[in-house]
Amino acid sequence: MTRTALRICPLCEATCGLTLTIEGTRVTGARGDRDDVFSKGFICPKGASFGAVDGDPDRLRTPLVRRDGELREATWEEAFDAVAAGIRPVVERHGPHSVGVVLGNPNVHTMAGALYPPVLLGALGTRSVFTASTLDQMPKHVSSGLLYGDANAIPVPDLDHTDHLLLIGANPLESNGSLCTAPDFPGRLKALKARGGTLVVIDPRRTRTARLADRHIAIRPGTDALLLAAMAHVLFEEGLVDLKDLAPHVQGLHELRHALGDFTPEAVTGACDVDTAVIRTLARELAAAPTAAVYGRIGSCTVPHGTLASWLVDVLAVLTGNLDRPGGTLFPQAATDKTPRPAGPGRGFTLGRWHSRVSNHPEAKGELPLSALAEEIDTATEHGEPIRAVVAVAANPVLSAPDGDRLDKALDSLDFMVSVDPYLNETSRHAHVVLPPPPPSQSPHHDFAFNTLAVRNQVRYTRPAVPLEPGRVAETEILARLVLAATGMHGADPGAVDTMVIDQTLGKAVKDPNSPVHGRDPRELAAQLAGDNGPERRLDMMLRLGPYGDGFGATPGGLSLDRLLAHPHGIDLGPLRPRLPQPLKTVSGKVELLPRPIADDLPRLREALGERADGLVLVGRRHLRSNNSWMHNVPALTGGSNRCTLHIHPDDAERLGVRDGAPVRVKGPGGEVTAPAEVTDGVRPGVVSLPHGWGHDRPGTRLTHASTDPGVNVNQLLDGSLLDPLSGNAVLNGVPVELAAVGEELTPVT
Ligand SMILES: Nc1nc2c(c(=O)[nH]1)N[C@H]1C(S)=C(S)[C@@H](COP(=O)(O)OP(=O)(O)OC[C@H]3O[C@@H](n4cnc5c(=O)[nH]c(N)nc54)[C@H](O)[C@@H]3O)O[C@H]1N2
Ligand SMILES: Nc1nc2c(c(=O)[nH]1)N[C@H]1C(S)=C(S)[C@@H](COP(=O)(O)OP(=O)(O)OC[C@H]3O[C@@H](n4cnc5c(=O)[nH]c(N)nc54)[C@H](O)[C@@H]3O)O[C@H]1N2
Ligand code: SF4
Ligand SMILES: [Mo]
Repeated sequence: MTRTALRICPLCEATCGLTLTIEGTRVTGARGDRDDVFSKGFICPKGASFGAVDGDPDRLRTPLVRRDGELREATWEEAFDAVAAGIRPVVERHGPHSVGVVLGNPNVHTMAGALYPPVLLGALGTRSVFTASTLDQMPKHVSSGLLYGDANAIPVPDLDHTDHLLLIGANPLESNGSLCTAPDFPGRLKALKARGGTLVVIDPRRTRTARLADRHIAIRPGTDALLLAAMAHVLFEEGLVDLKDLAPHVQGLHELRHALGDFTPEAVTGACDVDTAVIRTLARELAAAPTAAVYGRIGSCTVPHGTLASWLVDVLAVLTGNLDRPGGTLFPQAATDKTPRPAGPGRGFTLGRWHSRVSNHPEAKGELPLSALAEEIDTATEHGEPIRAVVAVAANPVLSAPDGDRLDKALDSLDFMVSVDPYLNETSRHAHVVLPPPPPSQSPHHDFAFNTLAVRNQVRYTRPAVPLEPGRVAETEILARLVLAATGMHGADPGAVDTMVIDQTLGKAVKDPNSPVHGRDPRELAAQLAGDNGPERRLDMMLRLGPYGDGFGATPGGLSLDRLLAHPHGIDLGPLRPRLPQPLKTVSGKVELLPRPIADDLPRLREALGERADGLVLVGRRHLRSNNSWMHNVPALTGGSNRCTLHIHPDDAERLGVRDGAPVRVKGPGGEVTAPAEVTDGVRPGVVSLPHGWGHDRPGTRLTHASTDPGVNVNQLLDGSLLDPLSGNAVLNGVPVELAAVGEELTPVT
C-alpha cells in the first residue's frame, strides 16, 4: 500500500518540509511539501534522496557490544548493561571529568539531541565536553556572548527584506545556509537581486554563490577580520557611522573607534590582497544601502581570528544602524524559547571559567576545543586525570576534527567508549558499545535549534512517518537510557528522565513572576500536558511556556502541541521583528561594542597586518549532495562533481608541474595526503581546496559504498594546535600547506 506522510528534512539547516511516499515501511520517494508554511515546496537533491539515506542497508539495526575485541550484535539490555558497567567504574575511580562527552553535528538535527544531552551533562557533571561547535561556529557564540551577554543570541540576516547582503565565507548555494535557516536560500538570493538589491560575496573561491553576486572579492584566506576592521575604520573616518534607533542600546562607540584606529585600508590591503579602493567602496555601499545585512559563516569562523571576524560582522551592522532592524540582521524568537524576561542588565558572558588540562585552553560556553580531545585522552599531566571513557553522540571526530590518526590511537586506548550512531564508521569502530538510532523516517522531528536561527518565525512538528521497526528503540529513549546508565540509575524507567525535567521546569516556572504560570500548582500543569510520550510532553510544555504559548490557559488560542498537531504544515509566526533591548543580558544591559577579551585580542590582529602568506594555503569546500562525513555511503549522492579532489589554480598548477587529474601530495602541520588535482580558476592563485569528511578507508567500518571511493581526510593535514584562542575553534581554513606532484620533491612553495 502506498501512502504519503510529512517529514521535516533533517539533512541540513534549511529544515524543508517534505512529503514522503511510503510503501509498507519503506520511503520510496520525497518531494517538497508545497503547503509547508516555511519551505513552500522547496527541496534539494539531498532531500529528494531522503529514501536512500533513510534506507541505507549499512545502517545498523541492533546494538553492537565488544566481546573478545570484536563488535558483535547484542540486545538492547546487554548493550545498556555494558554501558553502565563501562562508565560507572571510570566515574567512581577517576571522577566525572574523566568521562569525555563528544556531541556531533546531527544532535542539532534530532529531537533527541536537543532534549537529552543537556540532562546527561548536568547529571554527569563533567567538564570534558567537546562538540562540533568548536569546529564550526564557536567564534560566533563567543562574539554574541560578549556583545549581547548571551552566546545564543545570534542575529540572522533578514534575507527576504534586505537591500544589500554582504556574505563572508559562506556558500549557501551548496550548503543551503547555516546559522541562518532559510529553505530555498538560493531562491531568496535571486529574489533579492530581482527586487533590485545587491549581493556581495567575499570568498577566496569563485563559488556558485559568488557567481550570483554583483561583486565578488577573492580575499586571501584568514584575513577577513582585517578587511572588516578596515571597513569599520572607513565608516568612522568618513562620518558614515549612523546608529539610528540603536543609539540608546549601545555602549563603547568611542572606544571602538579608537581601537580600530590602526586598521586603515592602506594597512590591511597587503595582507588581505584587496585593493584599498575596493575596501572603501564596500564600506560606503554598506552605509548607503537603505537596509543592509552582514553575514559571516564557516570561512569567517574557522580561521585564526574567527572571533574577531564574527564580532566585526556585528560591529558593521551596529555602525550602520542595521542590527535589530527589518532588512538588517534580527534576533529570531522561536516558539520554544524561554518566556522573554523584561529587559535589563544581566549576568554577562564569561570565558575561561576552567581550562583544558594539557594545553590550558579556556572553556567557551562550557566546552573545550574538539581539537584538544586527543591530547586530553593520550597525555598525562599533573593537572588532573586524563579522559578514560568517551560518550560520543552523533559524532565522527576521527574525520571531522584535526589529526584523525592521533585520535584513532587515543580512542583505542580508552577504558570505555560508547557511540550513539547509525553507522559503524571511522569513530564508532572504536566504541565498546554502539547504540544505533532508528532512521529519520521512524523518528519525530522538531527544530529546537534552527528555529532560533530562522529568517522567519514559524513552528512545525512532524511525528514519525513510519512506525518504529520491531527491535528498534527511539533515539530519545536511547539517550534517556544512556543518561540513566551513565549516572548510576541503570535500569530505571527512561520516562523518569522526562518526568524529572518536566517537574524541574514547571517548578521553576511557577516561581518566576514573569512566567504565565506564576503561582500555579506544577502538578496541575503537568497533568495538562498532551503528547504520546515524554519527548512530546516536553515539547508541549516548552511551547505552552514559550513566547507564543497558551500559558496553560493564560493566553487562550496560544501555542500548544495539540494546536501544532492540528497544523501539519506548520504555523507561521510572522517575519522577524526588532527585539532590543530585551535579548541583551550584558552587565550594562547594552550592546557592549568593545568587550575586554576582544580588545585584548586586537594586538594579535595588529600583528597579522604584516603577515603575507608566501606559500600555498588550504581552504575547504562543500558539495550540495553531501553533508560533512556521513553521506558518502549513499550512491545517489556521490559521483559527478562530488569528489575528493584538490582544486588548484592553473597558474599554481603550471608552476608546480601539476596536471589535471594527476595525484598531488599535500603536506600540512599534521601529516600528508595524496589526492587527484582538479585544475580550476574557481580558486584564487595561492589557494588550494579540499573538501572535508572523506577518508573512508579505515578497517573495521561498515560503509560499503563510501569505502569504494574513500577520498582522503583533509583534517590529517592539521595537528590540532592551530586555534582561534578566544573560542578554541579549530583553524580549518587558511592553513599553510606544501604541495608537489607525485614523484616530485615536496618543497615549500613560494
Ligand atoms: N576541514 C574541515 N573540517 C570540518 C569542517 C570544514 O569545513 N572543514 N566542518 C566542520 C563542521 S561545520 C562540522 S559541523 C563538523 C561535523 O562533524 P561531526 O560533528 O563529526 O558530524 P558529521 O561528520 O556530520 O558526523 C555525524 C555522525 O553522526 C552520525 N549520525 C547521522 N545521523 C544521525 C542520527 O540521526 N543520530 C545519531 N545519533 N547519529 C547520527 C553519522 O553516522 C556520523 O557518525 O565537521 C567539521 N569539520
Ligand atoms: N551540502 C552540504 N551542506 C551543508 C554541509 C555539508 O557538508 N554539505 N554542512 C553543514 C554544516 S555542518 C555547516 S556548518 C554549513 C556551513 O555552511 P557554509 O559556511 O555556507 O559552508 P561552506 O560551503 O563551507 O562555505 C564556506 C566558504 O568559505 C570560503 N572560505 C574559506 N576560507 C575563507 C576565508 O578565510 N575567508 C572567506 N571570506 N571565505 C573563506 C570557502 O571557500 C567556502 O566557499 O553547511 C551545512 N550544510
Ligand atoms: S535544503 Fe536541506 S533541509 Fe532542504 S531538502 Fe535539502 S537537505 Fe533537506
Ligand atoms: Mo557545521
